[in-house]
Amino acid sequence: MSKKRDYSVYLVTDRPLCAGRDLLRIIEEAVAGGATIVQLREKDATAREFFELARAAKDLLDRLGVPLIINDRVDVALAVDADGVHVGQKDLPYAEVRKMVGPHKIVGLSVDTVEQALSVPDLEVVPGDGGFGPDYLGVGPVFPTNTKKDTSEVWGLDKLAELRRQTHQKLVGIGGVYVGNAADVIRAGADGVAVVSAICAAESPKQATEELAAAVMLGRGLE
Ligand code: TZP
Ligand code: MG
Repeated sequence: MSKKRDYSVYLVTDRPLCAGRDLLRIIEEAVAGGATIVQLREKDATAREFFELARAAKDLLDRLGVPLIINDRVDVALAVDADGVHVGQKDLPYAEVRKMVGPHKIVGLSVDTVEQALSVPDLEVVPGDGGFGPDYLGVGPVFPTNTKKDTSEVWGLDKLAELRRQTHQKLVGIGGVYVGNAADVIRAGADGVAVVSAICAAESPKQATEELAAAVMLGRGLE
């Protein structure tokens, strides 16, 4: 079954924020609540742990029909045949990642500034030039966050809106996003919101995701 690429409500995992709960259960609850895509981002895991977790997450998300994205590790993404990989500015260069995973996998790229975002190769390439741009750009942190310490400068909604005016790339806003500001991120021009703590640390990940999904709809004027 081919999976729909929908970045609306993008769960990014972080086991230390899960309060000892089973990560797969949280993923399952989030999908039941409306998460449209899931990224495994486990900075403290060994390669073997990450691989085992990724394999289990892939099994689960195949059953649920939701794409699995692997953070940083192209090798793990390939080993479990994940649906895609997400890299940042300090990871392998985008072009190398695309060469490794081929044209059909989802590749997301984090960008720190408008200028960086605009210098990224575009998905709609000139036929024959051999390049494939990222499927979406991760824009963040949109707001201050405690979840990631080594972030670039906070974007704010105005900078996100400025980028929206200058590109037709899919944009996913991340960093400090929760039910109270998700609609604003969408109104500023993001195609979706990515969250870690708003779902992973929530008492009910399912309910938190439902509320985020509703906020995204509200931001699109579709409530
Ligand atoms: N990249 C930019 S901010 C961030 C990442 C992975 C962390 C976002 O976490 P939270 O808890 O949703 O603010
Ligand atoms: Mg990275």
